[in-house]
Amino acid sequence: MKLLLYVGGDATRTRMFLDAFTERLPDAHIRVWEAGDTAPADYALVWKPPVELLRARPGLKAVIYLAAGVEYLADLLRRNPGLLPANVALLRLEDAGMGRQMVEYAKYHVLRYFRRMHEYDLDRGKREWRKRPPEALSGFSVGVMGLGVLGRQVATDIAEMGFPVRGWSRSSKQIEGIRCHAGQGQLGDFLDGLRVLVNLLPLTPETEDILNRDCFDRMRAPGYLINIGRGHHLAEGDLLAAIQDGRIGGAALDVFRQEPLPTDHFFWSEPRINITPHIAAVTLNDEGIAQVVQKLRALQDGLPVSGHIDMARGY
Ligand code: NDP
Ligand code: OXD
Repeated sequence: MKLLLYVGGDATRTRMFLDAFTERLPDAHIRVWEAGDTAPADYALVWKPPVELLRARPGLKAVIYLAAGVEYLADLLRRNPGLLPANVALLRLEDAGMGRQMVEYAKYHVLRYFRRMHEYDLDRGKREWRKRPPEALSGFSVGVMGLGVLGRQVATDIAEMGFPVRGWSRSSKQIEGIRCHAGQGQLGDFLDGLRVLVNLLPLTPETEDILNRDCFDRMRAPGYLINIGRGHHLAEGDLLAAIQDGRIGGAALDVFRQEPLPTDHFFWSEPRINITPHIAAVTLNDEGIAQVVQKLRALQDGLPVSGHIDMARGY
């Protein structure tokens, strides 16, 4: 089996993946893609590949994208129709150690907001000793957008803490303990009266800018936003305006339209916005590599493989 590897030109990650795949797939011929390489390959293991890597690649059976979010690849394929023959499978990483981290991140921020710690932090800056009445758990609804591999785990875990939890996805679902909503037609019902909105959608043309003024207006003030999907889901100016007029009490943002977040970006000056550098969940190398190896072996043996990217849906 011939494998072509490319992880965005990062030398350290390239070496790590090359060593790991060489050790775990002793029967494979693995090479790192370099400009000008047009030789045959059975499988491409890639992150943010240049178009030349995929163009007219003889023998290619599958592309395995080494991340959970695939908007870069989907966008590349949309902009280059016919780049890959229809029989080339497109796969992505599923969970790979990220589910547990997403749960931790979301739970931490839900609890922090519920227990009003963000307000005590601001009081502290003013040396102000002020007791605030507790929030009632029963009225503190949390909504999770995206009930896929990661969102479902987050929704279920937050519900287990006793919060009323709603979920929103494209296709309808039944998940114990979650009030599930589906499709554009039920978006309003999903949002109405939420105190916390957690975004774990994939970025597609349908979901771009979905975290916007309409969304914030439907939440119960002061609401809280946790964006751990992608930066382009958020209409940034709408969030700032909603925070400034009190509709939104604050936000935890892990992903941004431009990363790294520019040092002069207005988010840095707003103390009610908690900023992290795209670390809500990172792929755990051992789990990610084991998953790729398992997918490759199943593909070789003609067995079913999960984690297909459907270009018609965009994720
Ligand atoms: P999945 O593909 O498993 O789940 C996506 C979910 O979103 C599904 O429930 C899907 O609905 C729903 N969805 C997609 N489009 C729409 C739409 N138009 N309307 C309503 N619902 C929609 O993805 P994962 O859970 O694996 O990952 C989610 C995202 O998390 C990634 O795409 C990535 O952007 C982000 N991420 C962020 C990281 C970070 O560190 N911040 C790390 C890893 C991922 P349905 O179930 O019907 O298909
Ligand atoms: C991913 C990410 O999509 O790290 O895997 O955001």
